[in-house]
Amino acid sequence: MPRPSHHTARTSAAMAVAALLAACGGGETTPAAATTIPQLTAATGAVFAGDCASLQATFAGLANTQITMAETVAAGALSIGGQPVAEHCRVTGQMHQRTSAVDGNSYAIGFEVRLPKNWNGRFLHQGNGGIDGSVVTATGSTGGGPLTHALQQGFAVLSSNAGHSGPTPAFGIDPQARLDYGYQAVGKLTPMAKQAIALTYGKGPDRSYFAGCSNGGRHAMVAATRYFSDYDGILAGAPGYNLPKAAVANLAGARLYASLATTPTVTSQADLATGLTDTERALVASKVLAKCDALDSAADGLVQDVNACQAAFSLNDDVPTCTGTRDGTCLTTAQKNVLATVFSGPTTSGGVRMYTSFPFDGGFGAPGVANWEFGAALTRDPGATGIIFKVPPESYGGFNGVNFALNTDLDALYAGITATNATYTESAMSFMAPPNPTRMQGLRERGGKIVVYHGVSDAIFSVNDSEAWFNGVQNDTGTDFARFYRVPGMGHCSGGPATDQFDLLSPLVAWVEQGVAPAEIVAAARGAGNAGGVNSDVPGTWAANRTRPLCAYPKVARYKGSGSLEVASSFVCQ
Ligand SMILES: [Ca+2]
Repeated sequence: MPRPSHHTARTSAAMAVAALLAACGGGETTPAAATTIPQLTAATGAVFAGDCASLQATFAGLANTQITMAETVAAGALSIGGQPVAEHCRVTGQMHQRTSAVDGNSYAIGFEVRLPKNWNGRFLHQGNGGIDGSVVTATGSTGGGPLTHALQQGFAVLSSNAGHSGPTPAFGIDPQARLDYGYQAVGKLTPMAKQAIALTYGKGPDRSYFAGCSNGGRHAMVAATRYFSDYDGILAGAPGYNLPKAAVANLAGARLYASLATTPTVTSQADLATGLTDTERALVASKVLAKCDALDSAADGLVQDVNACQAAFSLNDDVPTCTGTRDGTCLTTAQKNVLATVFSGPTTSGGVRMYTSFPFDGGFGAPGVANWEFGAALTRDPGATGIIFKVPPESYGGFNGVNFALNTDLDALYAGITATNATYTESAMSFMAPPNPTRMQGLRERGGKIVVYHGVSDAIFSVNDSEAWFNGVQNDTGTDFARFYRVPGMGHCSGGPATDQFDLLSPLVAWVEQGVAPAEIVAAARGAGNAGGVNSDVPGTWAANRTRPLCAYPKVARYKGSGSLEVASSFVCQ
Protein backbone atom coordinates (compact mmCIF):
# COMPACT_ATOMS: atom_id res chain seq x y z
CA MET A 1 0.00 0.00 0.00
CA PRO A 2 1.50 3.38 -0.94
CA ARG A 3 2.22 5.70 1.95
CA PRO A 4 0.91 9.26 1.90
CA SER A 5 3.51 11.56 0.43
CA HIS A 6 4.43 15.13 1.18
CA HIS A 7 4.16 15.69 -2.55
CA THR A 8 0.42 16.04 -2.15
CA ALA A 9 1.00 19.04 0.11
CA ARG A 10 3.40 20.76 -2.23
CA THR A 11 2.31 24.04 -3.66
CA SER A 12 3.40 25.30 -7.04
CA ALA A 13 5.33 28.07 -5.27
CA ALA A 14 7.23 25.51 -3.24
CA MET A 15 7.92 23.54 -6.38
CA ALA A 16 9.30 26.72 -7.97
CA VAL A 17 11.54 27.35 -4.96
CA ALA A 18 12.75 23.75 -5.10
CA ALA A 19 13.46 24.13 -8.81
CA LEU A 20 15.35 27.36 -8.12
CA LEU A 21 17.43 25.69 -5.42
CA ALA A 22 18.19 22.83 -7.77
CA ALA A 23 19.15 25.28 -10.50
CA CYS A 24 21.51 27.00 -8.07
CA GLY A 25 23.16 23.69 -7.36
CA GLY A 26 21.60 23.19 -3.93
CA GLY A 27 20.63 19.70 -4.93
CA GLU A 28 18.59 19.09 -1.82
CA THR A 29 14.89 19.17 -1.24
CA THR A 30 12.65 20.40 1.54
CA PRO A 31 9.03 19.31 1.39
CA ALA A 32 6.74 22.31 1.65
CA ALA A 33 4.97 20.85 4.67
CA ALA A 34 8.23 20.38 6.56
CA THR A 35 9.07 22.65 9.45
CA THR A 36 12.20 24.77 9.65
CA ILE A 37 15.14 22.88 11.06
CA PRO A 38 16.43 24.24 14.38
CA GLN A 39 20.19 24.78 14.70
CA LEU A 40 21.53 22.77 17.61
CA THR A 41 24.14 24.39 19.82
CA ALA A 42 27.72 23.13 19.97
CA ALA A 43 28.92 20.81 22.69
CA THR A 44 31.27 22.15 25.36
CA GLY A 45 33.82 19.99 27.12
CA ALA A 46 34.49 19.06 30.71
CA VAL A 47 37.26 17.37 32.65
CA PHE A 48 37.11 14.28 34.85
CA ALA A 49 39.82 14.78 37.44
CA GLY A 50 38.87 11.87 39.68
CA ASP A 51 40.18 8.33 39.98
CA CYS A 52 38.73 6.01 37.33
CA ALA A 53 38.35 3.17 39.86
CA SER A 54 35.98 5.34 41.87
CA LEU A 55 33.47 5.20 39.02
CA GLN A 56 32.54 1.64 40.04
CA ALA A 57 30.92 3.08 43.16
CA THR A 58 29.71 6.21 41.38
CA PHE A 59 27.75 4.08 38.89
CA ALA A 60 26.43 1.62 41.51
CA GLY A 61 22.96 3.12 41.48
CA LEU A 62 22.36 2.87 37.73
CA ALA A 63 19.07 1.03 37.16
CA ASN A 64 19.17 -2.57 35.90
CA THR A 65 22.95 -2.29 35.68
CA GLN A 66 25.87 -4.13 37.26
CA ILE A 67 29.29 -2.53 36.96
CA THR A 68 31.97 -5.21 36.77
CA MET A 69 35.11 -3.09 36.51
CA ALA A 70 36.39 0.48 36.35
CA GLU A 71 40.01 1.16 35.46
CA THR A 72 42.39 3.76 34.15
CA VAL A 73 43.72 3.20 30.64
CA ALA A 74 47.06 4.98 30.52
CA ALA A 75 48.01 7.22 27.62
CA GLY A 76 49.45 5.09 24.84
CA ALA A 77 48.17 1.77 26.23
CA LEU A 78 45.90 1.76 23.22
CA SER A 79 47.17 2.90 19.83
CA ILE A 80 45.15 3.41 16.65
CA GLY A 81 46.50 4.47 13.28
CA GLY A 82 49.94 4.78 14.85
CA GLN A 83 48.63 7.36 17.31
CA PRO A 84 48.60 6.77 21.08
CA VAL A 85 45.15 7.16 22.63
CA ALA A 86 45.02 9.66 25.50
CA GLU A 87 44.42 8.59 29.10
CA HIS A 88 40.83 7.65 29.79
CA CYS A 89 38.60 5.56 32.05
CA ARG A 90 37.20 2.22 30.96
CA VAL A 91 34.10 0.96 32.75
CA THR A 92 32.57 -2.43 31.96
CA GLY A 93 29.24 -3.84 33.01
CA GLN A 94 26.04 -5.52 32.05
CA MET A 95 22.35 -4.65 31.99
CA HIS A 96 19.21 -6.72 32.43
CA GLN A 97 20.88 -9.96 33.39
CA ARG A 98 18.27 -12.72 33.09
CA THR A 99 17.64 -16.39 32.41
CA SER A 100 15.59 -17.24 29.34
CA ALA A 101 12.36 -19.15 29.90
CA VAL A 102 12.62 -20.43 26.33
CA ASP A 103 16.13 -21.87 26.11
CA GLY A 104 17.23 -21.76 29.76
CA ASN A 105 20.40 -19.82 28.97
CA SER A 106 21.71 -16.70 30.71
CA TYR A 107 21.62 -13.40 28.87
CA ALA A 108 22.76 -9.85 29.59
CA ILE A 109 23.55 -6.71 27.64
CA GLY A 110 27.31 -6.49 28.12
CA PHE A 111 28.96 -3.14 27.53
CA GLU A 112 32.00 -0.95 28.01
CA VAL A 113 32.12 2.81 28.12
CA ARG A 114 35.36 4.73 27.63
CA LEU A 115 35.40 8.14 29.27
CA PRO A 116 38.18 10.59 28.33
CA LYS A 117 39.81 12.62 31.09
CA ASN A 118 39.45 15.60 28.74
CA TRP A 119 35.91 15.16 27.44
CA ASN A 120 34.52 17.09 24.47
CA GLY A 121 30.95 17.10 25.75
CA ARG A 122 29.78 14.44 23.28
CA PHE A 123 28.53 10.86 23.48
CA LEU A 124 29.07 8.34 20.70
CA HIS A 125 27.23 5.03 20.64
CA GLN A 126 29.29 2.59 18.59
CA GLY A 127 27.30 0.06 16.56
CA ASN A 128 29.15 -3.19 15.99
CA GLY A 129 29.08 -5.63 13.09
CA GLY A 130 27.95 -9.14 12.24
CA ILE A 131 25.61 -10.84 14.68
CA ASP A 132 27.08 -8.86 17.61
CA GLY A 133 27.84 -10.95 20.71
CA SER A 134 31.12 -9.19 21.47
CA VAL A 135 31.94 -5.94 23.26
CA VAL A 136 34.25 -4.48 20.62
CA THR A 137 36.74 -1.93 21.96
CA ALA A 138 34.86 1.37 22.27
CA THR A 139 36.98 3.71 20.16
CA GLY A 140 34.30 4.85 17.72
CA SER A 141 36.39 4.09 14.64
CA THR A 142 34.82 4.26 11.17
CA GLY A 143 36.01 3.79 7.61
CA GLY A 144 38.93 1.66 6.43
CA GLY A 145 42.12 1.86 8.51
CA PRO A 146 40.97 4.94 10.38
CA LEU A 147 43.55 7.51 11.41
CA THR A 148 41.08 9.35 13.61
CA HIS A 149 38.41 8.05 15.93
CA ALA A 150 35.85 9.36 18.33
CA LEU A 151 37.63 8.42 21.56
CA GLN A 152 40.77 10.29 20.52
CA GLN A 153 38.63 13.30 19.62
CA GLY A 154 37.32 13.37 23.19
CA PHE A 155 33.98 11.62 22.84
CA ALA A 156 32.69 9.32 25.58
CA VAL A 157 32.18 6.09 23.62
CA LEU A 158 29.88 3.15 24.40
CA SER A 159 30.09 -0.31 22.82
CA SER A 160 27.96 -3.37 23.60
CA ASN A 161 27.36 -6.99 22.68
CA ALA A 162 23.70 -6.11 21.89
CA GLY A 163 22.32 -8.55 24.44
CA HIS A 164 24.10 -11.87 23.97
CA SER A 165 27.59 -13.23 24.35
CA GLY A 166 29.53 -15.38 21.92
CA PRO A 167 30.00 -15.73 18.18
CA THR A 168 27.25 -18.27 17.49
CA PRO A 169 23.64 -17.66 16.39
CA ALA A 170 22.33 -19.78 19.30
CA PHE A 171 20.79 -16.70 20.93
CA GLY A 172 18.18 -16.66 18.16
CA ILE A 173 16.24 -19.32 20.07
CA ASP A 174 15.49 -16.75 22.78
CA PRO A 175 12.85 -14.25 21.62
CA GLN A 176 14.06 -11.43 23.88
CA ALA A 177 17.65 -11.85 22.69
CA ARG A 178 16.39 -11.43 19.13
CA LEU A 179 14.68 -8.17 20.08
CA ASP A 180 17.72 -6.88 21.99
CA TYR A 181 19.94 -7.62 18.99
CA GLY A 182 17.47 -5.90 16.68
CA TYR A 183 16.86 -2.68 18.60
CA GLN A 184 16.01 -3.00 22.26
CA ALA A 185 19.59 -3.17 23.60
CA VAL A 186 20.18 0.28 22.13
CA GLY A 187 17.00 1.52 23.77
CA LYS A 188 18.12 0.19 27.17
CA LEU A 189 21.76 1.26 26.93
CA THR A 190 21.25 4.84 25.80
CA PRO A 191 19.69 6.33 28.97
CA MET A 192 22.13 4.36 31.15
CA ALA A 193 25.12 5.69 29.20
CA LYS A 194 23.89 9.27 29.33
CA GLN A 195 23.35 8.99 33.08
CA ALA A 196 26.82 7.49 33.56
CA ILE A 197 28.31 10.40 31.62
CA ALA A 198 26.40 12.87 33.77
CA LEU A 199 27.66 11.18 36.94
CA THR A 200 31.23 11.40 35.64
CA TYR A 201 31.44 14.95 34.37
CA GLY A 202 28.64 16.72 36.26
CA LYS A 203 26.53 17.08 33.13
CA GLY A 204 25.12 14.77 30.50
CA PRO A 205 26.28 14.88 26.89
CA ASP A 206 25.45 18.09 25.06
CA ARG A 207 25.34 16.19 21.78
CA SER A 208 24.90 12.49 21.06
CA TYR A 209 25.93 10.51 18.00
CA PHE A 210 25.51 6.98 16.70
CA ALA A 211 28.04 5.46 14.30
CA GLY A 212 28.69 2.04 12.85
CA CYS A 213 29.13 0.04 9.66
CA SER A 214 27.38 -3.07 8.32
CA ASN A 215 25.13 -4.35 11.11
CA GLY A 216 26.46 -1.32 13.00
CA GLY A 217 25.17 0.87 10.17
CA ARG A 218 21.84 -0.91 10.57
CA HIS A 219 21.90 -0.12 14.29
CA ALA A 220 22.63 3.51 13.37
CA MET A 221 19.69 3.69 10.99
CA VAL A 222 17.42 2.03 13.54
CA ALA A 223 18.53 4.64 16.08
CA ALA A 224 17.68 7.37 13.55
CA THR A 225 14.10 6.13 13.37
CA ARG A 226 13.23 4.46 16.69
CA TYR A 227 15.40 6.59 18.98
CA PHE A 228 15.67 9.90 17.13
CA SER A 229 14.98 11.83 20.33
CA ASP A 230 18.20 10.47 21.83
CA TYR A 231 20.62 11.21 18.97
CA ASP A 232 21.68 14.38 17.14
CA GLY A 233 23.93 12.86 14.49
CA ILE A 234 23.88 9.48 12.75
CA LEU A 235 26.77 8.01 10.75
CA ALA A 236 25.64 4.82 8.99
CA GLY A 237 28.16 2.87 6.91
CA ALA A 238 26.94 0.15 4.52
CA PRO A 239 23.71 -0.01 6.50
CA GLY A 240 22.18 -3.47 6.25
CA TYR A 241 18.79 -1.94 6.85
CA ASN A 242 17.16 -4.90 5.07
CA LEU A 243 19.61 -7.33 6.61
CA PRO A 244 17.40 -10.46 6.78
CA LYS A 245 16.47 -10.04 3.12
CA ALA A 246 20.12 -9.58 2.12
CA ALA A 247 21.06 -12.74 4.03
CA VAL A 248 18.42 -14.87 2.29
CA ALA A 249 19.41 -13.45 -1.10
CA ASN A 250 23.04 -14.33 -0.38
CA LEU A 251 21.96 -17.94 0.24
CA ALA A 252 20.15 -17.88 -3.08
CA GLY A 253 23.35 -16.66 -4.70
CA ALA A 254 25.32 -19.49 -3.10
CA ARG A 255 22.80 -21.97 -4.49
CA LEU A 256 23.39 -20.54 -7.96
CA TYR A 257 27.19 -20.60 -7.65
CA ALA A 258 26.96 -24.19 -6.39
CA SER A 259 25.32 -25.13 -9.70
CA LEU A 260 28.56 -24.01 -11.41
CA ALA A 261 31.00 -25.63 -8.99
CA THR A 262 33.39 -28.19 -10.41
CA THR A 263 34.10 -30.08 -7.18
CA PRO A 264 32.00 -33.21 -6.60
CA THR A 265 30.38 -31.76 -3.49
CA VAL A 266 30.31 -28.25 -2.08
CA THR A 267 31.35 -28.02 1.56
CA SER A 268 33.52 -24.90 1.69
CA GLN A 269 34.22 -21.44 0.30
CA ALA A 270 36.94 -22.96 -1.90
CA ASP A 271 34.44 -25.41 -3.40
CA LEU A 272 31.92 -22.69 -4.14
CA ALA A 273 34.64 -20.50 -5.68
CA THR A 274 35.26 -23.14 -8.36
CA GLY A 275 31.99 -21.93 -9.88
CA LEU A 276 33.54 -18.53 -10.51
CA THR A 277 37.28 -18.44 -9.94
CA ASP A 278 39.40 -15.50 -8.78
CA THR A 279 40.70 -15.20 -12.34
CA GLU A 280 37.18 -15.12 -13.76
CA ARG A 281 36.06 -12.49 -11.24
CA ALA A 282 39.11 -10.41 -12.16
CA LEU A 283 38.16 -10.82 -15.82
CA VAL A 284 34.69 -9.39 -15.17
CA ALA A 285 36.18 -6.48 -13.20
CA SER A 286 38.64 -5.72 -16.01
CA LYS A 287 35.84 -5.68 -18.57
CA VAL A 288 33.78 -3.34 -16.36
CA LEU A 289 36.79 -1.01 -16.16
CA ALA A 290 37.37 -1.23 -19.91
CA LYS A 291 33.82 -0.02 -20.49
CA CYS A 292 33.29 2.35 -17.58
CA ASP A 293 36.55 3.68 -16.18
CA ALA A 294 36.88 6.62 -18.56
CA LEU A 295 33.24 7.67 -18.27
CA ASP A 296 34.45 10.05 -15.53
CA SER A 297 37.17 11.40 -17.88
CA ALA A 298 40.00 9.57 -16.09
CA ALA A 299 41.17 6.03 -16.84
CA ASP A 300 42.44 5.57 -13.31
CA GLY A 301 40.99 2.24 -12.14
CA LEU A 302 38.01 3.87 -10.42
CA VAL A 303 34.48 4.00 -11.82
CA GLN A 304 33.09 7.22 -10.39
CA ASP A 305 30.01 7.45 -12.62
CA VAL A 306 28.28 4.38 -11.18
CA ASN A 307 24.95 4.95 -12.85
CA ALA A 308 26.37 5.62 -16.33
CA CYS A 309 28.38 2.42 -15.98
CA GLN A 310 25.26 0.32 -15.42
CA ALA A 311 23.84 1.64 -18.68
CA ALA A 312 27.10 1.19 -20.57
CA PHE A 313 28.25 -2.24 -19.41
CA SER A 314 26.75 -5.44 -20.79
CA LEU A 315 27.75 -8.70 -19.12
CA ASN A 316 26.62 -10.55 -22.21
CA ASP A 317 28.39 -8.43 -24.83
CA ASP A 318 31.47 -7.13 -22.99
CA VAL A 319 32.71 -10.40 -21.49
CA PRO A 320 33.73 -13.09 -24.01
CA THR A 321 31.62 -16.26 -23.98
CA CYS A 322 33.59 -19.50 -23.75
CA THR A 323 33.49 -21.65 -26.86
CA GLY A 324 35.67 -24.35 -25.32
CA THR A 325 36.88 -25.04 -21.81
CA ARG A 326 37.05 -22.36 -19.12
CA ASP A 327 40.53 -20.81 -19.18
CA GLY A 328 40.02 -17.51 -17.39
CA THR A 329 39.57 -15.46 -20.56
CA CYS A 330 35.84 -16.08 -20.91
CA LEU A 331 32.67 -17.05 -19.02
CA THR A 332 30.33 -19.86 -19.97
CA THR A 333 26.73 -19.04 -20.78
CA ALA A 334 25.73 -20.74 -17.51
CA GLN A 335 28.14 -18.52 -15.57
CA LYS A 336 26.77 -15.42 -17.25
CA ASN A 337 23.23 -16.46 -16.38
CA VAL A 338 24.16 -16.95 -12.72
CA LEU A 339 26.02 -13.64 -12.51
CA ALA A 340 23.17 -11.80 -14.21
CA THR A 341 20.79 -13.17 -11.57
CA VAL A 342 23.11 -12.42 -8.64
CA PHE A 343 23.57 -8.82 -9.84
CA SER A 344 19.92 -8.20 -10.68
CA GLY A 345 18.83 -9.89 -7.44
CA PRO A 346 17.53 -13.47 -6.97
CA THR A 347 13.77 -13.95 -6.75
CA THR A 348 11.44 -16.37 -5.03
CA SER A 349 9.77 -18.98 -7.21
CA GLY A 350 6.82 -16.58 -7.28
CA GLY A 351 8.97 -13.88 -8.86
CA VAL A 352 9.41 -11.64 -5.79
CA ARG A 353 12.89 -10.14 -5.68
CA MET A 354 14.27 -11.15 -2.29
CA TYR A 355 16.55 -8.16 -1.73
CA THR A 356 17.82 -5.74 -4.37
CA SER A 357 20.24 -5.42 -7.28
CA PHE A 358 24.00 -4.82 -7.15
CA PRO A 359 25.92 -2.52 -9.53
CA PHE A 360 28.82 -3.64 -11.70
CA ASP A 361 32.01 -1.99 -10.47
CA GLY A 362 35.77 -2.30 -10.64
CA GLY A 363 36.06 -4.03 -7.25
CA PHE A 364 34.43 -7.36 -8.17
CA GLY A 365 37.80 -9.11 -8.33
CA ALA A 366 38.75 -8.31 -4.73
CA PRO A 367 39.03 -11.16 -2.16
CA GLY A 368 36.33 -9.59 0.01
CA VAL A 369 33.73 -10.39 -2.65
CA ALA A 370 34.58 -14.09 -2.44
CA ASN A 371 34.53 -13.96 1.35
CA TRP A 372 30.95 -12.70 1.32
CA GLU A 373 29.47 -14.54 -1.65
CA PHE A 374 31.20 -17.92 -1.20
CA GLY A 375 32.29 -17.86 2.45
CA ALA A 376 29.67 -16.05 4.53
CA ALA A 377 26.97 -17.67 2.42
CA LEU A 378 27.99 -21.06 3.84
CA THR A 379 28.99 -20.00 7.35
CA ARG A 380 27.32 -16.84 8.65
CA ASP A 381 24.11 -16.48 6.62
CA PRO A 382 22.68 -19.98 7.29
CA GLY A 383 22.78 -19.52 11.08
CA ALA A 384 21.58 -15.94 10.88
CA THR A 385 18.61 -16.75 8.68
CA GLY A 386 17.75 -20.17 10.13
CA ILE A 387 18.29 -19.50 13.85
CA ILE A 388 18.05 -15.74 14.42
CA PHE A 389 15.57 -14.53 11.79
CA LYS A 390 13.24 -17.36 10.81
CA VAL A 391 9.99 -18.01 12.68
CA PRO A 392 9.98 -20.66 13.92
CA PRO A 393 13.77 -21.11 14.19
CA GLU A 394 15.58 -24.27 13.23
CA SER A 395 16.87 -26.35 16.14
CA TYR A 396 20.32 -25.10 17.11
CA GLY A 397 21.62 -28.51 18.16
CA GLY A 398 22.97 -30.32 15.10
CA PHE A 399 22.33 -27.37 12.79
CA ASN A 400 24.39 -27.87 9.63
CA GLY A 401 25.02 -24.50 7.99
CA VAL A 402 26.31 -25.78 4.66
CA ASN A 403 23.44 -28.22 4.30
CA PHE A 404 20.98 -25.49 5.22
CA ALA A 405 22.53 -23.05 2.73
CA LEU A 406 22.40 -25.49 -0.16
CA ASN A 407 19.17 -27.39 0.53
CA THR A 408 16.66 -25.45 2.59
CA ASP A 409 13.44 -24.25 0.94
CA LEU A 410 14.28 -20.61 0.14
CA ASP A 411 10.65 -19.63 -0.47
CA ALA A 412 9.76 -20.86 3.02
CA LEU A 413 12.83 -19.18 4.50
CA TYR A 414 11.96 -15.89 2.82
CA ALA A 415 8.42 -16.15 4.22
CA GLY A 416 9.90 -16.97 7.64
CA ILE A 417 11.63 -13.60 8.02
CA THR A 418 8.28 -11.82 8.06
CA ALA A 419 6.47 -14.48 10.10
CA THR A 420 5.45 -14.48 13.79
CA ASN A 421 3.98 -17.01 16.19
CA ALA A 422 2.96 -17.15 19.85
CA THR A 423 6.59 -17.37 21.06
CA TYR A 424 8.27 -15.13 18.48
CA THR A 425 5.82 -12.25 18.37
CA GLU A 426 7.95 -9.93 16.22
CA SER A 427 9.22 -10.93 12.80
CA ALA A 428 12.86 -10.46 11.82
CA MET A 429 12.00 -7.71 9.37
CA SER A 430 10.20 -5.95 12.22
CA PHE A 431 12.99 -6.17 14.79
CA MET A 432 15.93 -5.76 12.42
CA ALA A 433 14.78 -3.09 9.96
CA PRO A 434 14.23 0.57 10.84
CA PRO A 435 10.50 1.27 10.78
CA ASN A 436 9.69 3.53 7.80
CA PRO A 437 13.35 4.22 7.01
CA THR A 438 12.62 6.99 4.50
CA ARG A 439 10.39 8.90 6.90
CA MET A 440 12.84 10.62 9.21
CA GLN A 441 10.84 13.70 10.16
CA GLY A 442 11.54 13.01 13.83
CA LEU A 443 15.29 13.29 13.41
CA ARG A 444 15.10 16.14 10.93
CA GLU A 445 12.69 18.34 12.84
CA ARG A 446 14.76 18.34 16.01
CA GLY A 447 17.86 19.42 14.12
CA GLY A 448 19.43 15.98 13.75
CA LYS A 449 21.52 14.95 10.74
CA ILE A 450 22.34 11.65 9.04
CA VAL A 451 25.28 10.72 6.82
CA VAL A 452 25.38 7.38 4.99
CA TYR A 453 28.36 5.92 3.11
CA HIS A 454 28.53 2.70 1.11
CA GLY A 455 31.15 0.87 -0.96
CA VAL A 456 30.05 0.39 -4.57
CA SER A 457 31.63 -3.10 -4.66
CA ASP A 458 30.00 -4.19 -1.39
CA ALA A 459 28.87 -7.78 -2.13
CA ILE A 460 26.61 -8.37 0.87
CA PHE A 461 24.63 -5.14 1.38
CA SER A 462 24.09 -3.35 -1.90
CA VAL A 463 24.92 0.32 -2.44
CA ASN A 464 21.76 0.30 -4.55
CA ASP A 465 19.74 -0.25 -1.36
CA SER A 466 21.32 2.84 0.22
CA GLU A 467 20.72 4.79 -3.00
CA ALA A 468 17.06 3.72 -2.91
CA TRP A 469 16.87 4.83 0.73
CA PHE A 470 18.30 8.27 -0.11
CA ASN A 471 15.94 8.73 -3.05
CA GLY A 472 13.06 7.66 -0.82
CA VAL A 473 14.11 10.17 1.85
CA GLN A 474 14.17 12.84 -0.84
CA ASN A 475 10.50 12.11 -1.54
CA ASP A 476 9.29 11.41 1.98
CA THR A 477 11.27 13.74 4.24
CA GLY A 478 13.56 15.98 2.17
CA THR A 479 17.33 15.77 2.09
CA ASP A 480 18.37 18.98 3.83
CA PHE A 481 19.39 16.84 6.82
CA ALA A 482 20.81 13.80 4.96
CA ARG A 483 23.88 13.04 2.87
CA PHE A 484 24.86 9.88 0.98
CA TYR A 485 28.39 9.08 -0.18
CA ARG A 486 29.25 6.25 -2.56
CA VAL A 487 32.80 4.91 -2.37
CA PRO A 488 33.78 3.47 -5.79
CA GLY A 489 35.70 0.19 -5.67
CA MET A 490 35.24 -0.23 -1.92
CA GLY A 491 33.93 -3.54 -0.62
CA HIS A 492 31.97 -4.09 2.58
CA CYS A 493 32.88 -1.18 4.92
CA SER A 494 36.53 -1.16 3.79
CA GLY A 495 38.96 -2.76 1.35
CA GLY A 496 38.78 -3.25 -2.39
CA PRO A 497 40.63 -1.16 -5.01
CA ALA A 498 39.46 2.06 -3.40
CA THR A 499 40.24 5.17 -1.42
CA ASP A 500 38.66 3.76 1.74
CA GLN A 501 40.34 5.90 4.43
CA PHE A 502 38.22 8.90 5.39
CA ASP A 503 36.70 10.76 8.31
CA LEU A 504 32.98 11.41 8.00
CA LEU A 505 32.41 11.87 11.74
CA SER A 506 34.07 15.31 11.94
CA PRO A 507 31.99 16.69 9.03
CA LEU A 508 28.85 15.26 10.67
CA VAL A 509 29.67 17.05 13.93
CA ALA A 510 30.29 20.30 12.05
CA TRP A 511 26.91 19.93 10.36
CA VAL A 512 25.00 19.14 13.56
CA GLU A 513 26.66 21.73 15.75
CA GLN A 514 27.76 24.50 13.35
CA GLY A 515 25.28 24.14 10.50
CA VAL A 516 28.08 23.49 8.01
CA ALA A 517 26.69 20.94 5.56
CA PRO A 518 29.26 18.40 4.38
CA ALA A 519 30.29 18.63 0.74
CA GLU A 520 33.15 16.69 -0.80
CA ILE A 521 35.26 14.58 1.56
CA VAL A 522 38.87 13.74 0.74
CA ALA A 523 39.53 10.00 1.02
CA ALA A 524 42.89 8.23 0.74
CA ALA A 525 44.08 4.89 -0.54
CA ARG A 526 45.95 2.79 1.99
CA GLY A 527 49.02 1.84 0.00
CA ALA A 528 52.45 0.89 1.33
CA GLY A 529 53.35 2.59 4.57
CA ASN A 530 49.86 3.76 5.49
CA ALA A 531 49.64 4.37 9.23
CA GLY A 532 46.13 2.95 9.40
CA GLY A 533 47.19 -0.39 7.92
CA VAL A 534 47.87 -1.32 4.29
CA ASN A 535 44.95 -2.32 2.06
CA SER A 536 46.39 -5.12 -0.09
CA ASP A 537 43.66 -4.55 -2.70
CA VAL A 538 45.17 -1.19 -3.74
CA PRO A 539 46.58 -1.70 -7.27
CA GLY A 540 50.33 -1.38 -7.64
CA THR A 541 49.80 1.12 -10.44
CA TRP A 542 48.34 3.65 -7.98
CA ALA A 543 50.35 6.04 -5.87
CA ALA A 544 50.42 4.57 -2.36
CA ASN A 545 48.83 7.73 -1.00
CA ARG A 546 46.34 8.40 -3.81
CA THR A 547 43.46 10.65 -2.79
CA ARG A 548 40.00 11.19 -4.26
CA PRO A 549 37.03 13.30 -3.32
CA LEU A 550 34.03 11.38 -2.07
CA CYS A 551 31.08 13.22 -3.57
CA ALA A 552 27.68 13.78 -2.01
CA TYR A 553 25.16 11.80 -4.08
CA PRO A 554 24.07 12.27 -6.82
CA LYS A 555 27.32 14.05 -7.71
CA VAL A 556 30.29 12.06 -9.00
CA ALA A 557 34.00 12.87 -9.08
CA ARG A 558 35.15 13.87 -12.57
CA TYR A 559 38.69 14.57 -13.74
CA LYS A 560 39.28 18.24 -14.45
CA GLY A 561 41.38 17.36 -17.51
CA SER A 562 44.72 18.41 -16.07
CA GLY A 563 46.74 17.66 -12.98
CA SER A 564 47.97 14.45 -11.39
CA LEU A 565 45.63 11.48 -11.43
CA GLU A 566 46.84 10.67 -7.92
CA VAL A 567 45.42 13.67 -6.08
CA ALA A 568 41.88 14.68 -5.16
CA SER A 569 42.44 18.27 -6.28
CA SER A 570 42.49 17.13 -9.92
CA PHE A 571 38.85 16.07 -9.59
CA VAL A 572 35.62 17.95 -9.13
CA CYS A 573 32.29 16.73 -7.79
CA GLN A 574 29.65 17.28 -10.47
CA1 LIG B 1 37.81 6.55 -13.77
